[in-house]
Amino acid sequence: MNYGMIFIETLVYVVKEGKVLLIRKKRGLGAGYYNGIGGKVEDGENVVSAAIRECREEVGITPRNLEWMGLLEFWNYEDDRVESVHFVHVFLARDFDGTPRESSEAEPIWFGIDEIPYNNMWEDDIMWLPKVLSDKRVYGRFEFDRWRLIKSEVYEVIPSK
Ligand code: 6OG
Repeated sequence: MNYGMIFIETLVYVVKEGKVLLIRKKRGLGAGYYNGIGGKVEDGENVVSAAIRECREEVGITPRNLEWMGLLEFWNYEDDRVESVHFVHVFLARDFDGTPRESSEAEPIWFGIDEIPYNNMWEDDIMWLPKVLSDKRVYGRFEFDRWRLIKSEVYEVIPSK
């Protein structure tokens, strides 16, 4: 099958002292929503360096160690002219350098793990983010009809021996 647009993206959740750092996105995809920190992997860049770069650009911090927590696939959303799929690599960071600051793209806000504003987040988040925050790796596949989520599958990844 020939697919119109394939995007490789990153999402980083910084977790410290029982809180998670989210951003309120000011522009782009999902503006107004709270999300992890991330964006598109650029040409010639690997996924981990893209995840670190996005943390620096969006909120001015450098995660110290990224743990890969899973892969999410978002099929067919956002664009009705071409078929698109977004492959999003999810990471956890338990420590970082720098102090979170606002940028033109994002406002950083700490939330208690039990106070995550799922009502103001992408509707798929509640299906997989609680697992990631309780240290489980996930694979998720979500199908959209433009902006409407029409099918979702979420699996926990069983650790291999
Ligand atoms: P820019 O294209 O603005 O980066 N992203 C999603 N995140 C969640 N939690 N749920 C979704 O469900 C998402 N779709 C995309 C990936 C887009 C950022 O938004 C994330 C990227 O970090 C549909 O550069």
